[in-house]
Amino acid sequence: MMKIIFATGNKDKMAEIREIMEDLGYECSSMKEEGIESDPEENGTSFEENAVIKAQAVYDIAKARGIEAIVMADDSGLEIDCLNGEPGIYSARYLGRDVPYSVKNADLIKRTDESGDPDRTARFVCAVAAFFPDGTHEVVRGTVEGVVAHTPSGNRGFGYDPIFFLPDRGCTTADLTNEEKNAISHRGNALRMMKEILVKKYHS
Ligand code: ITT
Repeated sequence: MMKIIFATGNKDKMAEIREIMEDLGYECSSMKEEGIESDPEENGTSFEENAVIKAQAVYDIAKARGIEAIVMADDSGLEIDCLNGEPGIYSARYLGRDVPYSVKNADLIKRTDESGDPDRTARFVCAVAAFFPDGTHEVVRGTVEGVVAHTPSGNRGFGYDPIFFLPDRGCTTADLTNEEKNAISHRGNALRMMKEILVKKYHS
């Protein structure tokens, strides 16, 4: 059976990835489960570049150890239009990695309020890079559109979910069940595209 190793140290992301990838029937493990440690400098200028940096670093380690697997990475974040796309590729590092999301979220609501933008539009973006055993790689991007909430809501999901409001559902992504979030999320959309690529590559 083909194995996929995910180059992520983020447990919340990994939980979502497992659920979204489940129906493919491939063995899906985190780099930690493979005994691989990797924390390359994410010095790309786009989600795509950073996803490639993370996937390639783990692909190289796996290859050197003789592990035959597809290695994938997810680089994601929140882009707020009235803040010129901030926090964007710096989403995990915004205000400092160890600052609680309650503080980061309150700060982004405050800055959005202060901008005076009546629309408050924002999107979650997820780039997924995959390195294949034949040495080729692919990158895809998924997004989901929303607005910055006026107050945080919900206790599911992680990170910026409590302030990402979906006008057509009348709730934030932190109010959705895992299944509901994965069905519409940036990560769900990117991974579904990547699953199609895998199916074409290995099953046609
Ligand atoms: P890895 O690089 O190890 O995968 P990370 O958390 O550092 O983990 P990123 O650099 O891709 O990952 O940063 C993603 C950040 O964007 C994440 O920490 C959240 O702050 C935010 N984010 C991404 N997807 C999200 C989601 O579905 N819901 C809420 N916040 C999200």
